[in-house]
Amino acid sequence: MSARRLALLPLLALSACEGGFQSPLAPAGEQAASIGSLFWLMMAVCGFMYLLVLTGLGVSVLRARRRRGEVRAPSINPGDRGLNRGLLFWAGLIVTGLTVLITGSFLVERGIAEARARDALEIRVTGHQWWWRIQVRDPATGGWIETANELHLPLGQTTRVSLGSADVIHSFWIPNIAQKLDLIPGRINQVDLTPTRAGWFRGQCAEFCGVQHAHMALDVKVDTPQEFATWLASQRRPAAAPADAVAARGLQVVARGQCAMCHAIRGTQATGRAGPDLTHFGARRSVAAGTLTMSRGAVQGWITQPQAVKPGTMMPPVALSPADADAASRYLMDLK
Ligand code: HEC
Ligand SMILES: [Cu+2]
Repeated sequence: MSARRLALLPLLALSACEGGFQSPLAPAGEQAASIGSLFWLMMAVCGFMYLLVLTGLGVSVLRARRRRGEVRAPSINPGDRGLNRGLLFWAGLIVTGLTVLITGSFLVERGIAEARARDALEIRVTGHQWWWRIQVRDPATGGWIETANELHLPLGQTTRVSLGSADVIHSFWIPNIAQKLDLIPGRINQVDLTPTRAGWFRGQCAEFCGVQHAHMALDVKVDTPQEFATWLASQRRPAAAPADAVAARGLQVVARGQCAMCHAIRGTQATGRAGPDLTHFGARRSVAAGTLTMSRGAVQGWITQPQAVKPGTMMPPVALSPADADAASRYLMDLK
């Protein structure tokens, strides 16, 4: 690392605390806040110890310099044989410090692991190479609403997320909101998320899971309760009917062709399960798990050459005529 980069590190750390980007030091959730307080407690205790040791070292070096040349006679004071005060001081300090750290970490870990709200919103997140299947339990009907790659959470309310995997081990981490937890095949892990600040956050897979692991991001939006209700209402609906002839052709391409073997669009003939649900794809912020920013060009690029955008992705290239690709991207963008 160059010296200039190194000099920038403290600035980087500062801006992370400011909440400029994905950072556990800028908490926007109760769980992240309590982990953050544990971090600062450890920092304070260890920082204090560190300063104390350095001071002790400095003092003894200075003293030794002053005494240079002095010849010290061995002590004949019988009192020296008794309790060593210095040793007692250090032992006491270390035990106290460790007790504070152990108690703090026990309390924080128990706090975030404890299931709190009994009426928590339920969400299932399944890790796939390299995208996220998301299912939200509809509080109105008790049914599950499926979407992908974009997680909406209501502000100030606890959401219980059940984590599973369809293939290999992944790890679910939204640093600003809560702790990291693995998604393990054949097992369900649960994490509670209680966001305290509205806005967009970035989550990601935090366990190497194959070539496109780095392109397995999760857009997280913390909604106010009204926004969340609106979002849920729109997700509950089946896909919008095509608005014009181009979009109608797009629907033909997507729901009748190969795409339908892997993708579901509720309200059409497409009911595939191998890839992300596309019912409200056009309302998402990005394409292919945070790989591209949502735009017509990005969608068209993705559906014609997924392997060029995300080499190794489980979506194969499907031969489409330019007109079909254009119509399909138009239709998909309209799925708000
Ligand atoms: C063999 C299964 C398969 C076929 C066929 C397929 N896809 Fe996909 N598709 C996937 C998978 C898997 C992903 C997730 C890829 C990733 O993010 O790594 C995906 C992702 C997508 C996405 C991005 C979704 C999101 O949430 O960002 C779109 C849009 C899409 N496919 C459209 C299409 C269209 C249109 C066709 C037909 C021309 C098609 N797919 C054919 C499996 C398939
Ligand atoms: Cu991963």
